Amino acid sequence: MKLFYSATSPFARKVLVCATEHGLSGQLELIQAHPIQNADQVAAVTPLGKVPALQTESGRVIVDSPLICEYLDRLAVAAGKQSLMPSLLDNPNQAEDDARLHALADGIMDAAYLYVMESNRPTEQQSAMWQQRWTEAVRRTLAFLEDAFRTTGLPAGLSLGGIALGCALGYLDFRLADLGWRDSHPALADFYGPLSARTSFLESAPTS
Ligand SMILES: N[C@@H](CCC(=O)N[C@@H](CS)C(=O)NCC(=O)O)C(=O)O
Repeated sequence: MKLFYSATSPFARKVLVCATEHGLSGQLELIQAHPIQNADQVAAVTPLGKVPALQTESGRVIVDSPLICEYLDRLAVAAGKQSLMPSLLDNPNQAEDDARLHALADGIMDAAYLYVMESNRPTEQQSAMWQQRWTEAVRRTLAFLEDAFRTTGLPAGLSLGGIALGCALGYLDFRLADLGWRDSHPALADFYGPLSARTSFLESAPTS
């Protein structure tokens, strides 16, 4: 399988973490493809021009990191591994909570990534309105998750939603360290500490 990725993309990191946790990283051929600097290369693989994209052994291309992670999860389960996705049949509430956590974490990544890209444009072309909107989305979602974790406790065990949140928080550390998210989100910090020390996270840490 070929994974088209960028070393700074939190969405691609999520896929790399899933692959490592499932023991599948040896089956991935990693192809660095920066969506802006190598736009033509990425567009030739996926019409959206975004990374990550996974080309399977049969040549099919899977786009969107949640779908890629689910695909890897199915491969792992077929090989006898435990799924990273709580079962909808056996544990519907946990499955819904984890899927929501995944979506919220992806939303943090989306807003943070767009904020960073906008901030990289010439100052006179930047939109303060959009930057404020994206910052507020990140802040609100962090506050929402902090409140949820304090109320219900930290999510137990390793899951796709938890991995996504770890990648979102890691991206904030990497690109928006001034946000100082740990200061007002101690429950998220407690959650992230042990997660970020896992081999899968250490090996996939973003590099500029
Ligand atoms: N929903 C997509 C988002 C992927 C995404 O936004 N990737 C960024 C890099 S972090 C990208 O390739 N952006 C290029 C662009 O927006 O043109 C996913 O989960 O895979």
